[in-house]
Amino acid sequence: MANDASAVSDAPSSAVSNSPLADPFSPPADSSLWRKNFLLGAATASYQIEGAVDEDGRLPSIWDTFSATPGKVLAGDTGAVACDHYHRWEADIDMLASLGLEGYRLSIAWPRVMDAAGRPNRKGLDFYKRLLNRLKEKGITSFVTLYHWDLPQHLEDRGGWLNRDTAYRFADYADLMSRELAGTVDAWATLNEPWCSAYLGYGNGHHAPGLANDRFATQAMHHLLLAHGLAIPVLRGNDPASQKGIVANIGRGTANSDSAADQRAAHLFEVQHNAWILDPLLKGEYPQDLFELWPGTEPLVLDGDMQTIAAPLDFLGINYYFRTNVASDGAHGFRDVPLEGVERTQMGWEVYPDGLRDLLTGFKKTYRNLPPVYITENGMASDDKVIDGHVDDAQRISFLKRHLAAVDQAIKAGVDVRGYFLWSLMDNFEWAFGYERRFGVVHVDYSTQKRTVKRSAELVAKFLKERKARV
Ligand code: IFM
Repeated sequence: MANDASAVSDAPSSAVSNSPLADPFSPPADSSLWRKNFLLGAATASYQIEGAVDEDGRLPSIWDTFSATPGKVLAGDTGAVACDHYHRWEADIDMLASLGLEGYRLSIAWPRVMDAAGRPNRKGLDFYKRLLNRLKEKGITSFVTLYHWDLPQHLEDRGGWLNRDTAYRFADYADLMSRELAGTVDAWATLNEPWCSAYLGYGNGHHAPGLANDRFATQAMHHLLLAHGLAIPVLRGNDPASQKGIVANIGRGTANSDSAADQRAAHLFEVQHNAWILDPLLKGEYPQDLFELWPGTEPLVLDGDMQTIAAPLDFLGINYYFRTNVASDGAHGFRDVPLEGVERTQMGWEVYPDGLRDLLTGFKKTYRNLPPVYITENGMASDDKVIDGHVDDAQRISFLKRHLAAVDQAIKAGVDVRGYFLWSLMDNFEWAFGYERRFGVVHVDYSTQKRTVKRSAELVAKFLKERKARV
């Protein structure tokens, strides 16, 4: 384990430098990114950065249990200390502000703020109150996600997302949070990436709680979406001035050949990755093709559920990372066919910015009621090293520039994209891959907790400074 909570914290090592190097990031003059109302921020999530898992009454989450299970997380890493953000939050917010980032997307740890009987945990709540108040003081727009995968373990012990009751417990949690935090949150997202919670958590076991059954995945998804739908009116009632939405991770599937079978395979890939979530939210129905792909997995849906799930949204958060090239599996599904000779990240994910543009423009055609979109996550992992106090993350700089250009193309094609959050503000616990994969625009040395601003963050900051200075 590369963590040491007792190590002394250092301030970020770098202010924004005036490097004489040519700027490989700055968007072209006609880019929509120069619009001052295009929000540019960074994102994190509770379990990935906070640490302090036993402090101030926080209860165990499914990720504490999962990461403590041998073989589940690379190198046996856990979120016990992570970036120690629970103790270093003030310096981290100062760092965010010093970079000129205008938005911060964070998540709340459900097991930190509510006890098993549903009563508030004041100490946990105070942590988020202090943090959100500080963001307000700094003029940083806050996007708060209620559920970024750290389900209280006591709810998993009662069936987790396979138990319909969890959706109602989530609505209680949303009620408590929006009563307590009303006025400090600019935008609420109910769930982060229900695809990951349902499929990776219950469908293939790669994530907590580690179950592997397609039927479980579809039922878990239904309860997650129901939880979302139940929470939306609660959030509206308690905190009317804020925006309400949800965050979906979307995937581009391309066909390995022009054959009808491979084209169908690519369609099915996107059905299970995108339509499985977006159709219920925006059309009030599940895509029937899903059950061709996974026969016999129709979830139990009660009367009224689909109307609840399709509650109108103020925004849709989109997380995009890569594409998957697929071919027919010869039966009713698809198989991955990784392309040779393409650019990949430390995760092995293909760098494919066009996928983001194509998905966004496609959604605009498919969903007539597509709400305003925020890119709530985009970024890449690289094996970044601090050399002489600097991190030159050239691939990330190029990645960000190309993906922001794809967003601009989507905007010019008529998609209402209002902002973009870098994933992530800092290196953090990358779930089943532990601390090896570095997604941050700020480097974290886990043995000292020293933060070092990477070159990518310096360039984003430089751009934001220039944009601000424009008349
Ligand atoms: O780190 C994750 C994040 O928690 C959710 N979206 C994808 C990121 C990179 O895998």
